[in-house]
Amino acid sequence: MNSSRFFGGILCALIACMLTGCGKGTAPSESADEPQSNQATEGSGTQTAEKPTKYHYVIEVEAAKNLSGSMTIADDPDVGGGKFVHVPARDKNAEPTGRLEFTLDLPVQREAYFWFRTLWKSECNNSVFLQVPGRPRIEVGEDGNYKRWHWVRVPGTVLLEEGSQKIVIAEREDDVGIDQIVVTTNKRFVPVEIEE
Ligand SMILES: [Ca+2]
Ligand SMILES: [Ca+2]
Repeated sequence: MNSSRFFGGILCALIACMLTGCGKGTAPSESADEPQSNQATEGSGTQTAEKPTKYHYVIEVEAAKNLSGSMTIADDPDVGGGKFVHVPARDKNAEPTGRLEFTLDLPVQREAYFWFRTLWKSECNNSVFLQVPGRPRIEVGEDGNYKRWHWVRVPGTVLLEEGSQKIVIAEREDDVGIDQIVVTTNKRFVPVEIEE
C-alpha cells in the first residue's frame, strides 16, 4: 500500500507551488469579461483626409499627474529626463497603493502597442498594472531582465478609443522603477535606449 507516499508527493507539490509564488500569473482581473472587439478602423471609409490615423507618444512617467500612494519620483542619470517613478519596497503584508495616471488625446480609435522602460530587481519585483478605459487591467513585466533599465513590451495590442483617454499605471509588485512609456500605432517600432 503506497498511498502514504502518494499523498506525501501531492503535499510536496502543493508546498512547492506555494513557495514559488511572487504573484506569477495570478493577476486578478477586475472584470471577467474580456472585450476583444477588434474593430478595425482602417479601410472603413469614414476617415477624412485631415484626420490622423496613427500616433506615437513618448511619456516621461514622472510627469504624470495624480501620482499617489507609495509612488515617488527619483533621480537617475541613466533615465529619460533624469527622473523616474519609483515604487518603494513595502512590508510583506501591506497592500499595493501606488498609482498614477496620464491622459492621451487620441485622434482615432485603434489598437495600440505599449512599451515600458523599466528597472526590475528580481522575480518578485518585476511588474506593474496597466489600465486603460473599458479594458481589464493588464499585467506588465514578469520578464527575467533584472538590475538594468530595459524596455518591456505589453504583449499584443490594446484597443484605445478615440478622444481623451485616461491611462492608469498601478503598483503590482514593489521595488520597481518606471522611466518612460511609449504608446504607438507603429507595429514595427522597437525602442532601444532612452526615447526622445
Ligand atoms: Ca523619465
Ligand atoms: Ca514577479
